[in-house]
Parts: sequence; C-alpha cells; structure tokens
Amino acid sequence: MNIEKKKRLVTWALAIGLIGAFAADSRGASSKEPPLKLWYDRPAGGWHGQTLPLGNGSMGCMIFGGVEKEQIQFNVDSLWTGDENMVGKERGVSKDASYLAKGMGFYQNFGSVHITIEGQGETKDYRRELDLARAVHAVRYARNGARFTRETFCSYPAKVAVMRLTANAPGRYSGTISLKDAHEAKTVAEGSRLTAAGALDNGVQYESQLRVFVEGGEVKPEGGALRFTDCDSLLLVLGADTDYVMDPARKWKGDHPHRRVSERVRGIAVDDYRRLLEQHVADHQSLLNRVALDLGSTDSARADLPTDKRIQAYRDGAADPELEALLFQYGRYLLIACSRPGSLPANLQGVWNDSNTPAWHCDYHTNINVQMNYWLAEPANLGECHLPLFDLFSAAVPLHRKASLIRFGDVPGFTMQTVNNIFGGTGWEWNLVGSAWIAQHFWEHYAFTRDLGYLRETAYPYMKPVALFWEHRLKELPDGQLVVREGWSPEHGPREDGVSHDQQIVWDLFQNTIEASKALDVDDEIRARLIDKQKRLVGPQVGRWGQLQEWMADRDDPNDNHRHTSHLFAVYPGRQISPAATPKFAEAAAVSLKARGETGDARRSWTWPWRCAIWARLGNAEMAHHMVAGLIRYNLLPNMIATHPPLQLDGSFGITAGMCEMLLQSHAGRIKLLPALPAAWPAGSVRGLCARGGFVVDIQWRERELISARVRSQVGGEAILQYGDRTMQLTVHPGEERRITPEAFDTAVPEEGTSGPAE
Ligand code: FUC
Repeated sequence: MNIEKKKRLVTWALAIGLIGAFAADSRGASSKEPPLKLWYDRPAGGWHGQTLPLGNGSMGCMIFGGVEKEQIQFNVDSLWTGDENMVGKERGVSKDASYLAKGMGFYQNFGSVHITIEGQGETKDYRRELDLARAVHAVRYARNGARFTRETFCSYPAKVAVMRLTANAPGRYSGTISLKDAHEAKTVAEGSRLTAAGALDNGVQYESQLRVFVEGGEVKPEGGALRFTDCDSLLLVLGADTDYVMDPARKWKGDHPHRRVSERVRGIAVDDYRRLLEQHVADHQSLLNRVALDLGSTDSARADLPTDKRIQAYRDGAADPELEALLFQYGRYLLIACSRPGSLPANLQGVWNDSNTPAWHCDYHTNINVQMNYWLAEPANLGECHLPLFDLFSAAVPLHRKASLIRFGDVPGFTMQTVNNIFGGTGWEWNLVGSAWIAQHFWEHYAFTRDLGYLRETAYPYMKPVALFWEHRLKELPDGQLVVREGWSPEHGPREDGVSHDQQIVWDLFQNTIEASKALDVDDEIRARLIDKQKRLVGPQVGRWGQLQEWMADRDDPNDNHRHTSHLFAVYPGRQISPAATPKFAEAAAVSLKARGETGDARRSWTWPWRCAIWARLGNAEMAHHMVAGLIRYNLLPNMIATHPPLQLDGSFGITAGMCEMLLQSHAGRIKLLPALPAAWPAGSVRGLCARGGFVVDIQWRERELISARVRSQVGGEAILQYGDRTMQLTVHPGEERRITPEAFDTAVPEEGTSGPAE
C-alpha cells in the first residue's frame, strides 16, 4: 500500500471512527444485514428444488405450500436401511455395486402429511416464504373474502414440527388430514391423532404421530385420516423417531420410539403455539445471530423479486450483493437445521430426502462431501453443529478398525472406504486418507476453541491411531523419502504411490497430531517420529506447464476439467502451501486451478465452493467471487439449495466457508482481515466470524479498505493480526474485546509462521 493511500485511510478512519463505533455498538458491528428471506409467489411445483427446508437437527421437513393441498414431506436422520456392511469389507478394493447396495443401505424417506383444504373462489396475494432469521416457513393468501396464514417450524427444544393454520374470519377450515408412511405402514386414526409405525428390513423400528388441535369446529377420525369441519384454526404437531442409537456395543439399537414420540406430542395443548414458537425462535437465534453479514445493498426492485426470479436475474447479469449475503446465511441456516448436538451429521442431502433409493445412498462421502459439509462450522461460529460429525465417526471406529484389519492385515489404527452409513458400515473403494481427512476436523474444532478437555477426550483419541496407521503404512523410497502406497486422487486416475492428495493429507495429519501432542504434553516419542516422517514425505512438485502436480509423475493434462481439485488440498482446507510461505507452490496451485476451468464437470454443487476457498487462500479476490457467482449461476436450485445434480448440500455449506475465507483467514499463525475482498463488495461489515486461537472477529470496511475491527475472546490469547501487508501484535484477555483501527498496524511484516515444505 503506498503512503498516500495509507494517509487517506488513516484520516478517513479517524473521521468516521465515531460513526463506525456507533453503527458497531448496536450489535457488535454494522446491523445493516439484508432481510433473510426466501419467498415465492406460487406453491412448490415439485419436491426437488422447490419445496423449502425446515429442520431441528434430527428431523427435516420440506414444505410445499399448496393452497388446497398442503404437503409436509418429512425425514428423521436415523431412518436407514443397511448394516455394518462387513461382508463388503472382506472384498477389499471393490467396485461391485450390488454389495454396495446390500450392506450400505440407503437413507430413507419417512413419510408425509397431506392436508386438503376445502374452499372456493380465486386465490389472491399468494406468498410463501422461509424466514431464515426465525426458521419459520409461512404461507399467506386471500380467498373468498378471508385472509389465510399458515406457519410451520421444526423445533429443536420440543423435538417436533409444528404447523398452525389461521384465518381472519371464523369457521373457514374444513377438509382432511392424512399421514402417509413412506414404507406403506398402516396409519391409525384415533381421536385427533394419526399414528404410523413399522420396521425396515434391517430391523430399524420407527414411528410417527400427528396430533391435530382445532379451535371452533371439530375434528374426528374418518377412515385412516382425520376430517376437520368449520374450524377457525388448526394446530398440527408432528413427532417421529426411530430406535437407532449411535452405539455399536448396542448393535445401534435402542428402545422402540413409541414412548418418546408419544411424550413429545402429548405435552402440547392448543394454546401452546406462542410458547413453542418463542422457544424455537430463541433457540434458533442463539446460533444464527452470532454472525451478521452486510456485503452492500441491492437495488430494491431486484431485492424484492421472488427468490427464483431473483436468481434468474442474477444469472442474467444483475449484481445482487444481498443475494450473496443471503446465500452465506442460508449455509448457516441449513447446518443449524440438520446438525445439532445429539443428531447424526449432515449427509449428502443434509437431512432432506424424499426417496428410498436416493442418489449415492444419501450417505457420508469421505473424499470431499462430508468434509465440505463442515468447513463452515468453525469459522461461521457454529462450533456445536460440528459435534455430530465427531460423534458418528468416533462411534464407527471399532467397525473401521475391524474393516481395516481385514483389508490391510495387522496394522495399527484404522481407515475407511469412500462411502459410509450410520452403522459404521463403509463401502466402495478404499479411501486411504479418509480417516486422516476426518481427523483434520477433530483438530480444527480444538484449533478454533482451544478446548483442551475436548482435545484430550475426543480429538486426540481419534487423531493418534490414524497417525499411527500412517506412520506404519508409508513406503520408503530408495532415497529415503516416504510415500503413500496405492493411493488415489479421488475419482481421477489409477491407484499408485505418492499421489499428491494423499501426501498432503498425511502431512496435515502429522502436523496436527504433532501440535496436539504438544498441547497435551503427551507422547514425546511418537511426536519425534512424526516430525521425522513428516520431513521425509515426498512434497509438492511443480510440473512441466507450471502446474502443481497431481501425481508424482508429471502427467497432468492442462485441458482436464475434472471436478475434483484434490491436489490443491494443501492450499485449502490444508495449510501446507500459502503465498507467503511457499510462493512457488502457491503460484503453481493457481496455474492448476485455472486450468481446471469452469465448464463441464467443473460445474458441480461442491466445485465452486472449494475453488472459492482456494482462490481466497491464494489471495485472488476476484476469482474467489467469480466462484460464488458461478454457484449461483449454474448450480443453485430455485429453493437456493446447491445441486450436483441432484440437490447436494455440500455446495450450500461450502460456499459459506469459502466466503468466510474471503473475509477472514487464520490458518497460517496469524489472523488476516479481508484477505480476499472483491470489487463487488466495496463496503460492508461482518460480525462474529471465528478465528483459530479462540477469537471472534467483527470487521467493517468502506471503499474496500478496513475501517475498524473488533477482536474478542472468551479464553484470551495472543495473536498476530494482518491487514494487507501490515501486521500488529494483539493480546486479548479472557472475556475482553479490543477495537482496532487501521493505523494500529505496523509496516513490518514478520515471516509468516508455517512449517511448509522447502521449495
Ligand atoms: C463424490 C463426487 C461426486 C459426487 C459424489 C456424491 O464421489 O466425485 O461428484 O459429489 O461424491
């Protein structure tokens, strides 16, 4: 930055310091967050891409919003066919789809609630919306002289979905309600309750119950359904569960869900709606409101368009920073809706699925997808939502260990195959570095929270055996260097030694395990061995056209637009390559990424977010933003969920993570403010992003320059803050918040702290 620019920045920062502080003080940073609503002027025409998602971690609902026919399709995360899939494991490397289908099983559709509403006359002023700020879905319309409102939410504290139908005139609701089980279990109607219970072929038992309360009029059973007549309002309470428990020692099976589901729907009365709603909104906002993002405003005519038309306008070239901010918060909203403490982790479709044979089993893919689902959790201030990932993968360790012994002989530790179910079952192609990539997540939760108890009890017990597996399995080359044997650059290329993706993940695993053992002050000997082995790993290599090689042999094709960018792991989500510490490799990574292009196979739900984060780490703000735009242009459904196709939630979660990397980075021993701020976001603010070391950061900027930042920490600590090419040393005491203005940064930039490889 030249001196003139710096002076202007300082004067300006001082001049508006007061204004900045004023705006910042109401909610910690600017409170100018755009409305967080998706809305449509017609009901969903079909489930895929049009219905709107609600969820409470375990339970997911997709709402259609029809006027005469409403439908709530619902799921519970543990309704799966399949088993521990041990037979498959004996086959080792296998592409046999039939074995995959058998033991792997599929995530199942649970069922749907259908409401028919009798009435005549033309429908006017129809609107359905999803309010991300409250996690409430609403349908509004006018008909036959009355205004109708329908609100739905899915409550984490109450563990039920709730729908309330009201009108501003009495007696307007007559019709039927039915509960359709997706496995054809019979629905029993009794009083004002519908119950459907059954069991899957693998023995998983499940039950759903719907209770209906009416005001005015009456409700009574009719066949296997309920009929309501002349009601002023209706309240529907839906509970559903299975007998799954996340415990292999109990064969993944607990009590029949009947009692639990009955209790959930029983405790509720007709006038409980307000209480349930308030409790739900407070719970949701305790997570959602931690982060606010303002990327600048959109022309109001465009911002007011129904969301599907607004996405189309964006595709046609209209700038819409508010839509980009909405996309950011949607990723956070969706993670809150499908991954809460006690639930299973988010699968390929989060928790939303209307099929009993969904694409890719709707599973946990460990070669990019499940990891990308969780990239946002820590930086976007949703650390608790990360926990279900640790729960399931920790519970699966005995199975993964058993499978690894069968496949690899007498090895320490464990790894897994590419696809994983909820019973510790794993199938299709050994993903040798799968467990090491999952181990990175265990480490990251500690890196962000500095929770030593968690590191000791949860993370390190997972990381250490994985590190031992790799210590044992590496192959020594004649020159003493170490390679991963028979690896695979995911879904791209043959099995061979020294694949870059594998080398980089093992490097990352060793680095994290070394740091973890140091933090816990344990396993000195293992640490010394890992330090030695990490140094001897074959490192990144620059190939003949200046690219970062995907394999040890220099055979990358510059015209290859394959979707995976596995050899760029070291840039993101790894930390082995960075522009400051390893500039030549960073340059080569940019050459490789550029060559992958953005057409054909490069257009997938998850390709844009990964590339966004990599470009952000490489400091290329415009390319990072181009990736945000690419996702919106080519891979967003009308309901704003990312599509592979079909819908795949990794893209929705990943883009939030990528945008975090554009605004704040903390992987290289320092906290970088606005490392990749694009021209499209000249002024704005973000409140509540997390940085490694236990810091929470707010940033305000104007004319693409920092105005002020706030850094706070519950645990306290020291950090180097960087803005542009200037740094400052910061100490934050536990519970303290520090306000920083641009003039606090010194010009001197100390060497960036990293243990990256020599170039
Ligand atoms: C990986 C990817 C595919 C898809 C699948 C679910 O195998 O290569 O593109 O996302 O996961």
